[in-house]
Formats: sequence, structure tokens, C-alpha cells
Amino acid sequence: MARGTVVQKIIDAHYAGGERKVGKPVAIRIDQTLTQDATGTMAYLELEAMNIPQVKTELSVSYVDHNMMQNGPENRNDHLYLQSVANAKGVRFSPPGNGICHQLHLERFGVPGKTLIGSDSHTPTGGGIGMLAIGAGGLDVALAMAGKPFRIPFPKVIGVRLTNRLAPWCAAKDVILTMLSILTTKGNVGSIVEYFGPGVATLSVPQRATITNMGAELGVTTSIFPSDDVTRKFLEAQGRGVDFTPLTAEPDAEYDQLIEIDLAQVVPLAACPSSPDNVKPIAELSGLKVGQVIIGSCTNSSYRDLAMVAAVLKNRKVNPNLTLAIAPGSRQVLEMLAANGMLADIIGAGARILETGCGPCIGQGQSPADDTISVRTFNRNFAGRTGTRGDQAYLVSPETAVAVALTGEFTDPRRLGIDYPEIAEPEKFLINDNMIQLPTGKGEIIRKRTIGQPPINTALPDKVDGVVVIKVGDKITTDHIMPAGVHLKLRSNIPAYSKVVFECFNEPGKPSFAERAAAVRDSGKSGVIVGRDSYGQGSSREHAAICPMYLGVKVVAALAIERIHSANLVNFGILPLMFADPADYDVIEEKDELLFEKLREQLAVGEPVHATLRKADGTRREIIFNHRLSAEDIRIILAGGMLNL
Ligand code: MIC
Ligand code: SF4
Repeated sequence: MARGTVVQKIIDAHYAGGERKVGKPVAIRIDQTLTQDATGTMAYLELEAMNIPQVKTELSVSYVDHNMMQNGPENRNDHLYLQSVANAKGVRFSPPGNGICHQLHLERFGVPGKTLIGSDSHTPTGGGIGMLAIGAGGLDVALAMAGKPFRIPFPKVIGVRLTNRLAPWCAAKDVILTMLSILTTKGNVGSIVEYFGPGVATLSVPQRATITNMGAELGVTTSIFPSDDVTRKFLEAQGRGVDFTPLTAEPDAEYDQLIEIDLAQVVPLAACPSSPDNVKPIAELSGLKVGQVIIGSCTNSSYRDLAMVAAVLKNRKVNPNLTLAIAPGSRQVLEMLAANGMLADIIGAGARILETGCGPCIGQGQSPADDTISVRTFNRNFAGRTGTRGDQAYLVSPETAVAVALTGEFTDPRRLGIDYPEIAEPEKFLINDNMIQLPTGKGEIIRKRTIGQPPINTALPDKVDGVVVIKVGDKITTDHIMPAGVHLKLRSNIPAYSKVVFECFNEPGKPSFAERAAAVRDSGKSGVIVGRDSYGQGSSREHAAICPMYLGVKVVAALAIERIHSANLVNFGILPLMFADPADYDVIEEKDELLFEKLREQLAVGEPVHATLRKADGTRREIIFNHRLSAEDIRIILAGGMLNL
């Protein structure tokens, strides 16, 4: 049971109940929370609904980094609400322009050995500094702010032993892409990845953070590195030496599964369209023309990443057949590049400098042209996420991205013929926290007209007259369920945002998913969503549960449902079920009826749930579902969601 691991040590130190048995729920105390604006408004509305006067964590920070476009008043209305509610509730506030939550949290707040939950799936970035950092839905983060422990499945710990060191032009991004090619995005629910071995000491904290950040794409609970001398130097360079504690696994630590990666064998890789695990060596893509390169996001926009890019771009020119855009991860990074002249090298080469924030990673601008390839240093390339239908987004390291930016086509950076600029981690980062606002604990909460309320569900009825409102396939992401991009500004307005649920599956001239689901709801029946494997991958956005709930969905039935999404469904009173016989997935069709009788009685820990499927031709059959719900989950669902409870 993963004895002697860093994971086990942190869980032991934060243990707040539950069984220490793989897969069983275990509760842990949460030291820190973070939120970002796109999920944060709901999280703080939920915190308000709980009547919590002041947050009870050691540290909570509210960041604004996603919705920065301000086309119309909605986003700025959100910012003002977030700023004022943070001030009133005892939360620090990081305004737009200060940086991406994960990059900033690592620089300024992360502490080895502490627990962190964040309303963003890339919260595991904090694993780079030795934190147990986990992504969750906004409601779970609100509960943690209210001082409640957080429940995770007691993890299976996957140990990854790193040996040797990366060769020039081969990057931390290529390490996580290697991991994705081994483990894929499916089937890792409930695991935590822990890195160890002699190769660890060769990686800087930002490199480690790239690996744990994109570890989210594996579908694991989180990923973590030990806290060692490299961590100490990073914290000292951030003026936070006092926050250092060493934390490493015992030499005889036991892992539930072992993977070996020889860093010297890692080569430049790309995740090809449209899944982070569709990994190929750059050498195989070589010569493919590219229309756009973007460098940035919480995965790859540290000082080292951008300083390396600046050194390569210096006195060179961006290929005229593409555009290169760069979004620094934090103001610290941007200010340092500005102070040492590297920003001038970047601008001089013809790059477009974007605002510090998520930007194009979440479809806020820079959508690529039709039928062109976009190369990005981001962590997700789900279809349509760029804002262009039928997009072709490839995910690469900054090393590969800058090589492509110079040549206009896929180029193995080792073939560039340029000496690899080795960038040492700074001895001292430029520290300027003047944008972080400390809370006063009182003051008015600013609530403009576009700030709604979280809708509250009704208790689960004993008899659910279900109708299948959509049947989808494998690996449906929360981006498929709730698109971001131009719709992101509707995050605080559930009735409006609900209109675009499953928008990518709508067909012209036919009723949209929202219309079909609302019609079922208004007829007094309940919507059922049918998915296949790995349903609900990706983003932690609880809107992927709240909006379907608003449209009357009561059940999601799939072969497997991802962790954060499943927890969000439970929190909003939607029943997540798994087909006991996968063949039933093939039988069930849209518009079929699925009847659950005595459902409240049927729901018990470890017990299957029976339903009757009624096809359009009147034929009936029994369908059996399994679930992974704990006693607490069942209580929440019966009540119609956590807010009711
Ligand atoms: C993402 O990368 O998909 C996001 C946007 O950061 C999301 C959060 C959201 O949807 O607001 C995430 O990763 O959880
Ligand atoms: Fe922002 Fe992209 Fe990171 Fe999500 S993955 S937090 S959208 S930069």
C-alpha cells in the first residue's frame, strides 16, 4: 500500500478519516485553496450560500486569469464580484494581469508537504514543489475553504523512476508526453504519480511543474515530486526559504506500479490532434507546414522556458508564413524578461506578445485559420478548443515550438543547427507582490446584474422516468459538454450558459441538446446522458454538471466516468452510473426510456442499480448499473446535491 512514499507521508500528516485501502474514500485536511475566475464565481457564490463568514484554511487565493477579454461587461463584473467577495471572506486576490493561477501559486505560495485543492484541473502543478495539489469542482473548493476535509479515493501510487538527464533540446514537456504515451488519458482514475530516482535532481522546479501540470491529462488524482535541494534553492530564489521542508520517499518505499524513464532517451515529441495522448516523435512530423505557433499556458511559460525562447529568437526572424504569439505565465516572468532585455529580443524577432494569462489556451483569441496547423506549448488539444471547428492543434515543448516558429514547419529542434541555450535557474527572481491584495475580512460584496445564483436541485425522486437525451462515444471531455471560448463569459449565468451544453453535437436545423433536454424536463420526465469510456475528462468546470442539472438531467450512464466530473455530478445531485455489461451501451439509443423504480431504496454502497429500458418499438429489457458511490455520496444525491444537504 505504497508505504514510505511522499504521497503516503502527506496523506498520513493530513488524515481526517476513512479507510487506508486502495479505492476507498479517505478524507484529508486541506491547508491551501486556489480558485480562478472562470470557476471561481460559482465557488464563492456557493461559499456564500453556506453562510461561511471567513475562510478557515491557512491560505486561500483567488486568481483572475481566464476571462480577460472583456468583450461586454460580464467578465469585469465577475472580476469585481471576485475581488469584493475575496476581501470580505478572508481570501487573497490576484487581479487580471498578475498571472496564471498555477504559475503564480508555485512562485509565491506553494509550500512542500502541504495540501492544496484548486477549482482547476491543473492544480497538480503544485506537485512540482512537493505539494499534494489536487483539482476539484468549485463546490469542493468552497467546502475546503469552509474548513471541511476533502475526500479522494485512497490512491494507488504509480512510482516513476527517473534516471540520467535530458539531452539538449529535449524538455520536461517531452517527459510528460512520454508518460501520456505509456499510460494514455484513460484508465488511471484514482492513481497518484510519484516521481523519484537519480534523474529528479537534474530537473528544476518549473520543469517538474510542467510534468505534474500536464499529468492532469493522465486522468490521475495528481502527480508529485519530492522536495529536495533543488526545491530549497527555488524557494530561496523566490525569497521564501523559510517555506522549505525536505520531503523524500524512503529508500525502500513500495509503489503499486513502477515505470522507469531514462531521461537521456527522451526525444522531442508532439501530442497530435485531438488528444493529449496521441503522441508522435517530432522527427515523424518533420516538414509538415504550420500556420501558427503559441508559447505560454500554465504548462510552459516559466522564466526558464521563455528565456530559452528569447535566446533562440535573438537576432533571428519568425517565419513569415506563420504567426508566433507568446503569453508569459506570470507578471514575474514578464517583468524579468523586460528588465534583462530578453523581451526586446522576442519582440525584435516578430513575436506577438499577449497578456499574461490563459488566453488562447482556453479559446480567448488567436483561433487558427481553417485547415491550418496550430502548434502550442499547452496541455490540451481537444477538438474545437482553439475556437476553430475542425482545428488541428499539436502540443509540444517550447524548444520544439521555437524551432517551428523559425522554420515554418515541424522541425526537430536538434536539427536546427543552433547551440542549445542552457538557461540556469535565476539565483534571485524579481519579487514584486504589489498586485496581491490582502483581505480586510469585511466590506461590501459587489454583485452586478450578470452575477446569478447557483441553481439548487430537487431531492432525488423514488421513481425516475428517464429519457436518453444524448448518446455519445469515448473520451467525452468537459469541453465537449460545456464549451469555453466565446461562451466563457457566461460562467456566472447558468440559464444562458445552459443553452450551449453539448453544442459541438448540435446539427443545423435540428433541435439543440438544450432544447431537447428542456422539453423532456418540462414534460415531467428526467434526462439521461449516455457516454462510453472515460466520460468527463479534462477541465474541472462544474458547469458540466450544473448546466445539465438545470436542464433536468438526473442520470449519467457510461462505461467509466472521470474523477473530478463524477464528484461534480454527485455534488449537484446527478447520479453517475456505470453499465455492468458494456454490451448494453450498444443497445441503448437516444430517445429510449430508462425507468428507475424504488431508486432511493436501491441506492446503497456497492449494490447495483436496476432499471428498465423501453425502446421506441415497445420492447423492454433490464439494465444493471454499478456505481462507485460512498455512503456520503449517496446522502448527497438523495438530498438533490450538496447545497441542499
Ligand atoms: C482548462 O484548462 O480546461 C480550464 C479552463 O483551466 C479548466 C477550468 C475551467 O473550465 O474553468 C480546468 O482545467 O479545470
Ligand atoms: Fe489556463 Fe490553459 Fe492552464 Fe487551463 S490549462 S489553467 S486554461 S493556461
